Amino acid sequence: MPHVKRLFLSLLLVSLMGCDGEDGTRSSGPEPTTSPTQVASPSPSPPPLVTAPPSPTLASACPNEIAVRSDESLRNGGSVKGDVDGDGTHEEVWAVVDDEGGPGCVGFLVVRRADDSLLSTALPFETLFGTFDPRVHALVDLGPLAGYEISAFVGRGASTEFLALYAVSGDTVVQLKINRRPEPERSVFGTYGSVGHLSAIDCVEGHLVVSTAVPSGESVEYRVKRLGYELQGLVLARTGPPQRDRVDADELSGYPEFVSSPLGSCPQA
Ligand SMILES: [Ca+2]
Repeated sequence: MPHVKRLFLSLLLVSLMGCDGEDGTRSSGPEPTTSPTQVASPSPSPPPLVTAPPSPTLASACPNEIAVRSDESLRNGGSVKGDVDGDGTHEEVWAVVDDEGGPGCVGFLVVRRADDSLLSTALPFETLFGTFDPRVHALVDLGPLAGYEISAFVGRGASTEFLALYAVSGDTVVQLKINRRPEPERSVFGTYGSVGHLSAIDCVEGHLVVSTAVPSGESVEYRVKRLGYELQGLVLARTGPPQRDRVDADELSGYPEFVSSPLGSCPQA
């Protein structure tokens, strides 16, 4: 890919900063293509159940979770090491796949702490994309949370890969969801794509930027839509309204995220 064009970068920054002032962190509606929103409940405790005994973690929804997360033979992809809980020690992070797990309990993200204790969370995406081949992608620093956040590939289509973001909070692994989107699949981000639909996610000037580009009709133009997010607690909050541009195909490389997606410009462990 060509180098980033400074002019476009500057325009982008101006635009992002403008967005910040216009709409604060509110998102006014559902986001069509790329992503999602929630009132993330970062807290490990779900609303009290009426009859069931208190469950130690959300993870207990999957009866196989405790067994499969320590089963080395179920590891899928490699592992990555870095400080994901912010205590200064390195954890190891990987994904496992249990083909015999029930719905929503096939894939898991696993974190091993320095004391060998394990944390995990389900990756409930096995039916959502063409291929379910969950792997840890990278540990990235997305903002104010202590330690690194976890980027994991959770699905693959014909030409697009999809990733989800996680953080360790206390003794739980929590998906970073877009404000007001409780469904896990609505906080999944595309990257790569084809000439007919490009997706990108990266850090740009301290924000997470999620972009799509689709050809506009018969011309050589692309319609670019860019959304900025920042972490507020464990929630991805919009930094402003979408930025919409029309550019020639060869100008797409002027948008940093299309050059270095996924998350290539974010600080990495
Ligand atoms: Ca640590």
